[in-house]
Amino acid sequence: DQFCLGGSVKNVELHGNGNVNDTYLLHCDNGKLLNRFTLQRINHEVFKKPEELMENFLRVTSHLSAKISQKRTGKKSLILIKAKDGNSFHKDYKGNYWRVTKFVDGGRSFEIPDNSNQAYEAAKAFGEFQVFLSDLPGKPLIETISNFHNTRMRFDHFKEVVEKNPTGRLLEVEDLVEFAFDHENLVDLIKVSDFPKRVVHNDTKLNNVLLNKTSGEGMCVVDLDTVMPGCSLHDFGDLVRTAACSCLEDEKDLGKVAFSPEIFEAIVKGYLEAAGFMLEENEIKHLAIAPQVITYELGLRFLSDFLEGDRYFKIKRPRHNLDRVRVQFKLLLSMEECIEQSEETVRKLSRFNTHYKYS
Ligand code: GN1
Ligand code: MG
Repeated sequence: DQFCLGGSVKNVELHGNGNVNDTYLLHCDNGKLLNRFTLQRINHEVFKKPEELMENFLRVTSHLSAKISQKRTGKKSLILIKAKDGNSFHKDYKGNYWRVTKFVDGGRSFEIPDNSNQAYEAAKAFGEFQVFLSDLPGKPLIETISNFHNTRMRFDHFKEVVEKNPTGRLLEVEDLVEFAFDHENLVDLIKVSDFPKRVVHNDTKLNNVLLNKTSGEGMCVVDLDTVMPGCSLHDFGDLVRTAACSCLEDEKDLGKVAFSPEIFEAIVKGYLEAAGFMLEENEIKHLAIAPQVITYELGLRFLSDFLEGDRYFKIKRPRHNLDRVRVQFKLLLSMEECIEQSEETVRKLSRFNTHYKYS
């Protein structure tokens, strides 16, 4: 009732599988047809400045809409529906923040790609997203979560949690903790301050891009809460983490976890086709290693959360976070095995003919 939906709500259902916000699909009757909208409650424990976040959201979606309509490509941007008081959100009596966007018709998201073309299309869409936002006018976007991809801080926090062992769960995960410490070499490889500061998405899981149901082309990038100044490599890396992996992020059967060099190649191709011209040599040099860093970072975050009593990521079962950690660490090993090939792929497809040594 607080939003200008142009009709009455007929049906509300839970939607999607985000780990942080709550998302619902609304069906709304305007007298002639049923319109669909996406309603979200912003998790304000995680996003501590929801009003500034919504200011980012509005600026980003307005800019993207303008770019996309200039190009007339069938691409879409999320579009906010205003609240009746004119704001881009509604704050309820409990202090919860809500927003509504138009439901994007004709798109579909994937948890795991059916084929490498889907990964290519997703990579192109995220690359284009960075390009579109490279001339966002005005002051810098606010940081909706500070140090979001500061792997050093994530590691230090992890270390602290291990030392404190606040819920007594450490004993159960000693092997995983040991694995995490053994990979400390990854911690400082991608420091945001070493790379061009760009407006990036920061949460480029494969399921955060909708592909056109008919043509299969990248259609709309969603989940814009962490769009803020950052480093291109985290976007690239997180797409690889989620798309170039043969299973879900929380798969229980570790036998299914493997990195796919073919999908990696498709992602490099799509991403460079869209954004390659704007990337600097140092960014391209780190494309092959970036997925390892972000996979490790996610492993640290899931493991820290388990040790802290599952307070951050939503869980659907006990030890859900541990399933996630195990997949990340197994995937990391699989990526390590393929690093030479990944380097070769980047060399082959990029305009820089460099070989990079990390340490
Ligand atoms: C969270 O809620 P969702 O799935 O969009 C998290 C990401 C993680 C992801 C792992 C704000 O995103 O950083 O990569 O879970 N978002 C936040 O599935 O922490
Ligand atoms: Mg997200």
